[in-house]
Amino acid sequence: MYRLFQTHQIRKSISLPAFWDLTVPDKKTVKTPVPGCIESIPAYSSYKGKCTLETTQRFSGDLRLTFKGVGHTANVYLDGRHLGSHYGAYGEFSFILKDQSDEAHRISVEADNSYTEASALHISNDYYSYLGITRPVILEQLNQAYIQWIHITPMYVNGQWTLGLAASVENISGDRLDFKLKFYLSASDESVENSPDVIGSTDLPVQLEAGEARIFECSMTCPEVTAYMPDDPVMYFVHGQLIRASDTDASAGHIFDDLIERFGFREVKVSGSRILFNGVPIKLKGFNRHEEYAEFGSSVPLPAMQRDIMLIKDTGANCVRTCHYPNDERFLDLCDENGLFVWEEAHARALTEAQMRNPHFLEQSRLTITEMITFHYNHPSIFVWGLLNECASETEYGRACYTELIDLIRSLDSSKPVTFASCKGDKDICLDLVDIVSYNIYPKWYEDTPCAEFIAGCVDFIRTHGGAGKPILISEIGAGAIYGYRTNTRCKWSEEYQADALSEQIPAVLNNSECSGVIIWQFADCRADESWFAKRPKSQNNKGVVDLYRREKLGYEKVKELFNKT
Ligand code: ADA
Repeated sequence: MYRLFQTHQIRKSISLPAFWDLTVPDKKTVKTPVPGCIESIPAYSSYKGKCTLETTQRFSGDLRLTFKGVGHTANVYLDGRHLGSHYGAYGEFSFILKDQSDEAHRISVEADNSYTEASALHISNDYYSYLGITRPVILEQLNQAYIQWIHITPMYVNGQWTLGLAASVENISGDRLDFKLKFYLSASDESVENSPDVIGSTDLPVQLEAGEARIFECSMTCPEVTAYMPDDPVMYFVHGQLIRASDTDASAGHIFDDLIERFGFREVKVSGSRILFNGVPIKLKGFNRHEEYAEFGSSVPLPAMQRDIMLIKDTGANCVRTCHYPNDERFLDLCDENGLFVWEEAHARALTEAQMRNPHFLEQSRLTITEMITFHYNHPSIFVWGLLNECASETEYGRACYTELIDLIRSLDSSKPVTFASCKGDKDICLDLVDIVSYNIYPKWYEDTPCAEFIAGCVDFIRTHGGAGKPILISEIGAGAIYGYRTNTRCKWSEEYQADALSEQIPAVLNNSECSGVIIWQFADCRADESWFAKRPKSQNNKGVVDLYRREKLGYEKVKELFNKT
């Protein structure tokens, strides 16, 4: 079971070896764990370039091979035959393997984390682009057709919950298929057969021509259910099933594929300057969190994810921003189960107009957005989709890109608001494009202006330049501190300085009635590229309130004091 709940009762998966053969050019082949980052091997801690990861597994018939994340560009081969390639470390991609002979097959992945013109989003930056198969690989046995994804849209109308249901189904057989697509609403991920947990169902007859993939939609009126709320994160399951009418007994039918998705009965709306979560205005107190953990890099072990969630909740925070890319869905599962509000964002950080004019930028941006929404749509914790952190929203060209990509987000999911984090102060020309206006500001670190005055200046500009009547978030604010650097001078880079800065920054935001919340930069220190222009101490972004190993700085307790005061 890959997720934190069962995603199949019918479809079977085949486990793959835990260790694969790693070959770096001109180096000896070694065994390495998958998932994992190559940088976890001391000899490769700063390696930039290509590597090959290979394994052998016996299987036969029709299968789907899914990669949850490969950093950052992958070319995949089966028995030496090129299956295809994928760009972007933070998006899921799959291959259908047809008519495989019953023998041991060789899966090879050539991964590349170098920075070249071909990579518009992974560039030398204030976070690290790791190399390898950094998220899990899933191999599943298929049978003629399969459900690729199910999207569940809860709607509360006239005191009644209904679900909008959409499922993408692909016919991988060589024949036209007639079957039934059935949806069960259940309180559990256990089998729905004769289950007391089932509280609703609907179905629709479908036909698919050979090789055809199509999205099927319907709705379901729901009985009395419990709404998903942060302090009571009750979730339900939709079981999708493909049922072929049986040759003899049509009522029986043969289930030949299934997919189980988890969700919560919640709606997110923007109403004037407030963000409403099931009709309740929310005030966010959160952290920006890079997906990284010390020497494990971006391949964060599940216990470490859980520890982060516990530390974040311990401070009284209610929100996490997945800066600056889509996260591992197991972390999102944990956020769902803990009732945290999640701002998930597509991959991009601080691209200039020139960098946005990279010929691959728009195509790669469309891909990260489409993958993020396609595969993370149902998480009840996600309250907003973000994109293009601190990109060129002060330029006309940048505006054209923001416009196109925000339209794409809305075409894929019209049920959630959209935002981007701006650092352009009184130069931003894109604030009218979003539902929530978000600013990254650093009074007490990059500027010495008193916080309250600085925030008031931002609000004045926002209200008169496209953000009138919209919720405002301070999506980044904080200060640096070197873990262990303690001094009664309380000078910059000391833990004392960071705690002092947060003491002014956090109340200035939370006490400003125009702001819907504060998201501190950042939860934990993270690795920056050694080649990045703004040489940071230890080649790390040191603004975490804990360090790479989650050792708490003075700032951690200060945040806990302040978050629990308001
Ligand atoms: C920006 C950026 C963050 C980080 C931060 C900082 O706001 O969005 O990724 O680089 O600055 O630490 O200066």
